[in-house]
Amino acid sequence: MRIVSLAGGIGGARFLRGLKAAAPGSEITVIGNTGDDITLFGLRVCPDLDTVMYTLGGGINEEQGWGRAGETFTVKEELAAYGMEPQWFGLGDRDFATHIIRTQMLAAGYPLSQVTEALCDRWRPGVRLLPMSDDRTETHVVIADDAGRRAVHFQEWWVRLRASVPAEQIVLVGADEARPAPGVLDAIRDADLVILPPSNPVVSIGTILQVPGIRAALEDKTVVGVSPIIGGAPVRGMADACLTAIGVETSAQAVLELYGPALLDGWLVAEEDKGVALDGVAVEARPLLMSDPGATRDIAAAALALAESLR
Ligand code: GDP
Ligand code: FO1
Ligand code: CA
Ligand code: CA
Repeated sequence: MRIVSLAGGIGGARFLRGLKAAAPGSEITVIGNTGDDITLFGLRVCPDLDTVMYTLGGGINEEQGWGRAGETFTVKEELAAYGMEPQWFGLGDRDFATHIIRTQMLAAGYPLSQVTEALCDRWRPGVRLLPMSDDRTETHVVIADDAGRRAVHFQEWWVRLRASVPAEQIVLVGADEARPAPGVLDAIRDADLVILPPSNPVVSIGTILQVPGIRAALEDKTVVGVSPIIGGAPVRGMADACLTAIGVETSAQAVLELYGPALLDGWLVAEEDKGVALDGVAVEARPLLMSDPGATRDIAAAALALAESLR
């Protein structure tokens, strides 16, 4: 079976581990969010692609959910000793190697999709990991605080400010000119079914859907989504701050309506969200907490079974 999944970082990566376990022998193509990408110290950092690659390849810091296991921070400390900014983003020594290789290959003219493939040669994530686009896009957030009204990079809002300042607007800079990376539209066209993991609906899935051509391609397929909101709360992280910014309530019902029946054929919600419904979408309620690998595999298996029943 050929499966396509979109993915952000932690939520997407954890779900994908379950999907691999639930669908052994399937060919899984992952379309990763690159809106979180940022250039720091001259190096291109792709947090969500790396989170998927490290998680599925066995190199992730499991407790944290991002960054490398067994990490040290000597380079970060040395940069800080020179007074280099920013100091609010924690790049580790092991992780630095990934960004050095990526930046060197990009400078040599390789597109991000080929760079990602080369990095995955080492990590063997067991899925085909494609960036949503080879074109540079970046999520920026319009905020207003003591320093005035301005746009900051998503990472500054998320990591430095912990989303504590309300976002007036969340914008994917470069979206209009971005093209899907090579292989993205082909993978969607050839897929038997598409799964949307419980990734952030605004800055992970919402971002990927803004790349011209991707949403339209998905609308022709059988698509099942897993709600990232349980009982009115994002299970971890600050997705509520992103939903508020686009005027959407933090609920499984509101995210279902945000995606809509043109995109979704099926929607999994948690048991406490029983009663969520939308014309044209098959909704099922079941445990959705990715508490351990077994529970996560069961969620993925339920998403697959629902998608198969709707094909
Ligand atoms: P990020 O890029 O690291 O923020 O990760 P994603 O965008 O892929 O996923 C983050 C989202 O995962 C959060 O907004 C949560 O709503 C959701 N999430 C995290 N853990 C769970 C879980 O156990 N179950 C469900 N249903 N959603 C979860
Ligand atoms: N998240 C943080 O909250 N603090 C950090 O210092 C941090 C560093 C970091 C370094 C590499 C990487 O791949 C991810 C990193 N993240 C960090 C996570 C990253 O900001 C994610 O994009 C967000 O969690 C939202 O997806
Ligand atoms: Ca992310
Ligand atoms: Ca459909």
